[in-house]
Amino acid sequence: MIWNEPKECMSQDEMRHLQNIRLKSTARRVFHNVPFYRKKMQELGIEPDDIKDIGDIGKLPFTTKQDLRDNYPFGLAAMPRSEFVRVHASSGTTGKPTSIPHSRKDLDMFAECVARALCCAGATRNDVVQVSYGYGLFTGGLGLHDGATRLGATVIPASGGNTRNQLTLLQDFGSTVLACTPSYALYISEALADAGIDASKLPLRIGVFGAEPWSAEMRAKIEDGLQIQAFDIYGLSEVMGPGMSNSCEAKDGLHIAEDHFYPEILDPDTLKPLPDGEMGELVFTHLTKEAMPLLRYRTRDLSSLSRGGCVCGRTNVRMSKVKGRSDDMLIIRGVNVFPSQIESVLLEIPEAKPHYMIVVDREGALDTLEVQVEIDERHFSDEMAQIGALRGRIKHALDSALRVGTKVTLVEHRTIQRSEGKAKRVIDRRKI
Ligand code: DLL
Repeated sequence: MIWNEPKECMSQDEMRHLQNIRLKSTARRVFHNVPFYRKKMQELGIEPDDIKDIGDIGKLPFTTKQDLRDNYPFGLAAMPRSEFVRVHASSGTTGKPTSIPHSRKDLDMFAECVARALCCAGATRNDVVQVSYGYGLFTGGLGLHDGATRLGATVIPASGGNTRNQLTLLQDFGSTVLACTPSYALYISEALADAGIDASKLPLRIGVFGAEPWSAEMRAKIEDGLQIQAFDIYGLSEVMGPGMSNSCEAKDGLHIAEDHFYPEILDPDTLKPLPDGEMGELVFTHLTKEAMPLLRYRTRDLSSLSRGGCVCGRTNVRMSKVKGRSDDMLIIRGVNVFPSQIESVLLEIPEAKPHYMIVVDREGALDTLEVQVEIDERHFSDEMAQIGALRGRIKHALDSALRVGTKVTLVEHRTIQRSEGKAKRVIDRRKI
């Protein structure tokens, strides 16, 4: 089923037409209502009338997370505070947090996009959706909650954590859809096995996982562990939250709700647009947001776009699975390394569990990259020779995939901390 066929299956020309109208209106609104944008546009020598269609988007200024921090909490709002019906915020591990206000219409659009996303994953009003993303300022919990409610499904507002209780809810309420981070889904599948619960006997059938990068290999592991079909849901709180895009039955990229968020892929260094199919930084411009519309928000997420029909029938542009963030990229002795590459290699090794930690350090002038990997209990041996051979095999696979020398440390089952939300997989000691 397609939630909003008129919008999700529009011809490219019709979509272009809609985007042209909406971009012009957004440019006009921010120019008149947000001093920050008026100033930026004046500095660039442009006026709202210079924006005639989407082709003019390159004339508009960029927005960065730093701009949001500098204008914390509501300096970029295009409406008075009395029009906000909810405010979300990002945790702000580095410096000040960012806050994102929503009007009633914005929350309506949010619920609509998440309903589309759930439908894209195959959920219907007959499903029982267990929302195990954290509730609160983070957009995962409330975002999925409102979207599943809009879909007409039965919502179980579990929130993250208390894993034993998650298992009870899965069993007692017969949840058919699980929404959480992929790392938490993995943890739940492990906890089910530990509790002797056969996942194939549960009614659970669909997973809607996102909020962090995860590889195709990880998806296969989760699908196997939970005996479900797993889908990718993407979004960021500054622009909206989950549901900006979602993968469909083709599992070949994520359809973007491009009637609300106009995507561009730019070279992160030159900020010049890249052709479809090329990997670069994803940048979004709001087309309908009321409370705080953003122009060309730089996500730092690396992805590529592809257009053209999809087996699911949707025509909305697709973004590839996010490879990582440009600021997650590790530069090890001059070589670019993404944590997602390490994950893909490890999951190809049958003895390795999908739990790992990457530790970057510096010895003298030289960067070191250590990968700690959990080994399946059945393969943990007292024989030094066997352990040595396994370590050697993993190191060889990593070194040749990454083109940089690694140190591999094998650790016992359950040594690496499990995550109930976004997983932290990199410790970079060079910065300390
Ligand atoms: O993580 C919103 C969300 C909640 C998305 C639940 C999906 C599910 P933030 O906390 O602002 O918002 O973090 C946004 O998380 O820029 C990406 O780097 C990353 N991210 C989100 N979804 C995915 C995904 C939420 N499916 C940041 N794959 C984004 C890879 C993702 N990375």
